[in-house]
Amino acid sequence: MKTVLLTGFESFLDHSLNPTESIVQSLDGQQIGGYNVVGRVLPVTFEQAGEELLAYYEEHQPDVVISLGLAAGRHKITPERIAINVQDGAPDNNGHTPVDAPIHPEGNDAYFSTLPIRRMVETLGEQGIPADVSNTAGTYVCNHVMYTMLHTLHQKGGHTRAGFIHIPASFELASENKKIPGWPLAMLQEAVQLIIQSLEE
Ligand code: PCA
Repeated sequence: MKTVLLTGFESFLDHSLNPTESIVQSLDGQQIGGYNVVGRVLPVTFEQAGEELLAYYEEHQPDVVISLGLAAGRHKITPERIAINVQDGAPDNNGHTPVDAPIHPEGNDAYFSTLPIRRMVETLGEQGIPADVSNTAGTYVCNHVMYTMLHTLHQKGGHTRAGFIHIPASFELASENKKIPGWPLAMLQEAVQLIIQSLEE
């Protein structure tokens, strides 16, 4: 059986919760579509998130790494196409606010996801779940972890595929904010299960 390392994030900024945290916790240990799921939660800090992800990668030697993050305000499940070598944005959970800084000064400008992002979007669409490829993961901690994983795999070689999926807010989160769309948590989780199943096709 193959292994998929599935990561989510703790809450950040003014969000009281992060739906990716409960999704990875409930899928941890499950078998989905020929994969054992190792679900782990990362801190929303530029300093630790990438390091913790790489430590989980070393520990579990997964065949696939799928990282999840909340994109509050998005209306669809959005597999990210590309991670860029920039960190910038709002304060992280350490209060750290990088400005226009590279993630790896010697790294490539960008790396493409090596997940089957088009197939994932099609699989979700067939099940009536709105999804689209996104062409920007932003410059905050989500882009940071996507870039860090792809940069490391690029340097190591090998066959592990990796990438990032942003998901909309859960209904619970949206009801606090009132300006962002919210999905039932069960549907967000089903979408992640379908994404893992689509790896096998
Ligand atoms: N979303 C943020 C970081 C953590 C998360 O869930 C982002 O899009 O960068």
